[in-house]
Amino acid sequence: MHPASVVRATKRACVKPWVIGLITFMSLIVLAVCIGLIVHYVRYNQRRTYNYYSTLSFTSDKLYDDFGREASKNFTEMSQRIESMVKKAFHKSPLKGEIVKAHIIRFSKEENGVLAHMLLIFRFRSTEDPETINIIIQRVLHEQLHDAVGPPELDPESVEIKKINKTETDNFLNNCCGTRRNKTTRQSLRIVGGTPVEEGEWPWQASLQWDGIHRCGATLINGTWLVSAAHCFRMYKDPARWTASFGVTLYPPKMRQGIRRIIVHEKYKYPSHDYDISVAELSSPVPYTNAVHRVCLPDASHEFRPGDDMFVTGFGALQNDGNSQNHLRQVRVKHIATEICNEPQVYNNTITPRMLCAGSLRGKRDACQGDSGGPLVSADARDIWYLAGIVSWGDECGQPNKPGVYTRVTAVRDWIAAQTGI
Ligand code: 4AZ
Repeated sequence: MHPASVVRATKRACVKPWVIGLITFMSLIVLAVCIGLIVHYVRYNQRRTYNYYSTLSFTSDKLYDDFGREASKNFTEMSQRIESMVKKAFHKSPLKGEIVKAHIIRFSKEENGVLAHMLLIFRFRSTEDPETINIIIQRVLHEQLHDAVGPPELDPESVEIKKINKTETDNFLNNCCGTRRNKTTRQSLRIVGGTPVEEGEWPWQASLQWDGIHRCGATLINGTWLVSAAHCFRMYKDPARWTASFGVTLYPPKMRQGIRRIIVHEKYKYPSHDYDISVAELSSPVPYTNAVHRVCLPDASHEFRPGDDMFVTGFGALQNDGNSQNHLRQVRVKHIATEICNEPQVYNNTITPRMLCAGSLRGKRDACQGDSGGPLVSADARDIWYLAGIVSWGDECGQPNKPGVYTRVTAVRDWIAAQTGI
């Protein structure tokens, strides 16, 4: 070999081991720093949910009896005021942006005032331990609520909070009427057909089945009572052959229950659609879960305004004379004023004070056969859902100028109370 080649070969072979070591070492350090940064970023940005049960006493010039009853107008007003005072207190604090929900679940009478029972839900970014967070929350409420302008007059010193887990939080929410787990984010463009729903979206929906076959919808108003239409029981009366199922599919159902008693409004007289309401008592109570719980009944004085958005849900047909569906569907409809619904080209004065029209005068959004007896619901400002109507009748399904006609729940509210005590 030529001596010059030997020198070149030796030079190439001499790879300076310390350089390799240094490069490897540096690479490992860079890798470790990157992993550390990623772990830190993920941990910091991973928001963790913390739930608290909180009580807060207050005085008010309103009488407890005025707002003590769940779903009453005064209960809603008082809850809304306190919830917004509490949320404002957090928005002025370092916990701004971390409070997700302040939700009154009930009021109880105290010796000198009233106690508001409230769920507080936070999504924390920080990695503080729960004990420190408890102290921070309590301090914020003590300090910030002093500046809150009533009525009601809150007593910041009275605040007590207790951390609760997800199951306890769910149980409290499932015991309140009109709460939902999943929000409707998708917009449904068709009524007849609508869109399929997810579990827990409309937890009060029931299916009434005669010899195991779906016939009508119904709505859970407490653990043992359903509201439905009177016409569902016109031909089939024996409670022993009726069952109620719950959940978003008919088969398999989430839960099934026998029917002990059916009460049809005494003023319902076929072929008139007036007073198209019934209540059915379950043979044993359904346990409330995220997927099955009750809607709120509006007071008789509750006002649903024409133009309001409402939702109708059911297992009914996608078009006139079609088949029932195994999966629950929903459609957004508009509340239509009775004066409009009674116009000659619409229902020509056949809408009574016990009826409520909803849908679209352009057609397409409607309930259909098999949806009868099911719920038409509307949310209040606190996102609590109320039963506004019961699917009753209509001229076919989804036709222009022929919106769905529902039993007006506020008009039969006192009858429901007289039959069920609810
Ligand atoms: C029915 O026969 C029925 N388009 C229910 C609702 C409507 C029409 C018919 C409303 O059960």
